[in-house]
Amino acid sequence: MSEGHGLGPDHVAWPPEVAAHYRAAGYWRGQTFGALLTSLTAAYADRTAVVGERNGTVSRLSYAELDDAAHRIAAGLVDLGIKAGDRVIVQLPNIPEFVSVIFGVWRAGAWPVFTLPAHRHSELRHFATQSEAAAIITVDHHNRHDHATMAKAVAAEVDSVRHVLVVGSQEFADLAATPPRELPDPDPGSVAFLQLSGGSTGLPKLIPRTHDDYLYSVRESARICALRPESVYLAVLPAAHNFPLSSPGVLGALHAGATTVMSPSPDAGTAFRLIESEKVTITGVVPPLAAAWVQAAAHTDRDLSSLQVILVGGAKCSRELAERIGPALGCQLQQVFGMAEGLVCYTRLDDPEQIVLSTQGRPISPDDEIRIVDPDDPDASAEDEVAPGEVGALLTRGPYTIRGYYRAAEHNATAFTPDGFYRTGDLVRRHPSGHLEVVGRVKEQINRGGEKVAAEEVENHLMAHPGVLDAAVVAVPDEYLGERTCAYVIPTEGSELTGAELRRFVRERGVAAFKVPDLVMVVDSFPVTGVGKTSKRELRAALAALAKNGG
Ligand code: OOB
Repeated sequence: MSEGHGLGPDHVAWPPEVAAHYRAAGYWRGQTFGALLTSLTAAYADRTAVVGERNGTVSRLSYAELDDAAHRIAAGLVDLGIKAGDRVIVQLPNIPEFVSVIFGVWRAGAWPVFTLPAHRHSELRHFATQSEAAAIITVDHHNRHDHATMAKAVAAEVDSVRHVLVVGSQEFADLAATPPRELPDPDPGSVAFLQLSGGSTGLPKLIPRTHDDYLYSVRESARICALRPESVYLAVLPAAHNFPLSSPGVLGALHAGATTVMSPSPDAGTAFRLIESEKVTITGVVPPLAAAWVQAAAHTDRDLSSLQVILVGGAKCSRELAERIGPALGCQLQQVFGMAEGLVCYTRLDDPEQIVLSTQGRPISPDDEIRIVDPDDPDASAEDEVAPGEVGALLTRGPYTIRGYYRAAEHNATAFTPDGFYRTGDLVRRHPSGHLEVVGRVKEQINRGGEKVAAEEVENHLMAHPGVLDAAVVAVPDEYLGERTCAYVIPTEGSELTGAELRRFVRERGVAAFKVPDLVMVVDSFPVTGVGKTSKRELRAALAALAKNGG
């Protein structure tokens, strides 16, 4: 742990000489998100920044209106007692207020803690506890879930949470009407927000991203994806996730002076309607969604001709799917392989077709350091590189990759090498061109169509059931999602467990629906490795054999 460099004691800072290099190289430019919005407003005042709908009402915010809304929300938050450096949980769906709220929190000097609308009580409580959040900003209902009641329940349990602000309520409208005033601009080298990790351990970790480091990735993403003021970006995935937020996402679009359209739903019907009506030029989706859109495009009446680029990432896009996307949607495919911890790789718009179809891109920055190391050694260091072209575990370090999770010293000791490389847990191969191909992973995570499930987190929920002696969660290949979760459980003596009951049990513990096991297998014992640990490799192999036999 290291203090100084504006990061404070809860974070691991970049070493001073490395930080100095990132500044000298022009990556870190000393600008905050609040200051960025001010300069964008000076350049693009009357252009449309955000389009979206809430409760069926469509709104369009110009840059000047967004700027004003963010100033008012910031002043309102400060008047409520939100101080610089306070954490504010943001749980909002894709509504226009998502953007004004996060810039409002930034201008108040506070840190958004991003959560997904799918997160439920136990997760929200964990984020609130872990970050000692001062407030939760949410909506009343979304997808038939009562978010306001959930947030209030968390506030009642977590002492630090003093305010629950519900977008759409009179109270929020009053706050958002606070007269704007200039507030002190935070240190650009300090933490701007906490992002969620997909995680592979018990509880999701929080990722501290600074204004300087994140804005570098946003600026370069906008350039690599050729965003211009005339571009229109459609946000279809939940906007708080790193991919739709910044790859190039909502923030990349703003950075370019472009328009962001917030799609209330990712389904092809809604997205195609918005592509036609708003003349969307670029969007980003996970592979299962790309596959669904490819199918839907075959019989749509919508005019999709404005669409120029579709980014696909978050999970591996198969070669077969990659080949179909461009022709079906009449646009260019751009693959993106990124992570909330930092590193983002893109195929470039002028890359040869073979590269675009068969790799997940190359890093944003010349200073993204890539090491592909011995996959069988969890402690492999950056020196343990495999031969060129071989598959290995990906380590990375660079100007927008964190050096440690927030308040997680113990976990950081294994998640990073002593010299600061992040162990991504991904298995990759590097092509001679520098492009990476993701071929698998070593981390205990299930990638459920881009939604990440930490095996251990689900195992812990299962083990809380009195009838469960042991649990092991593994990925099972799935035609549509790529992977689904399968929970193997050993019952305690005499207990009669059913899959349905265990699924209900996990759901009722208040977790996101995507973490509830898709499949439950009740067994007498687990296969073990030579050292007596549960062999997940064998469990996966058993599932694969079962699938092959049509079981
Ligand atoms: C994105 O971020 P996270 O933090 O939800 O998940 C990161 C992990 C990666 O470590 C990798 O395991 C997987 O998601 N992943 C991919 C992939 N893109 C991400 N695996 C295979 N192929 C890809 N194209 O998922 C994320 C963040 C920014 C941009 C795009 C995705």
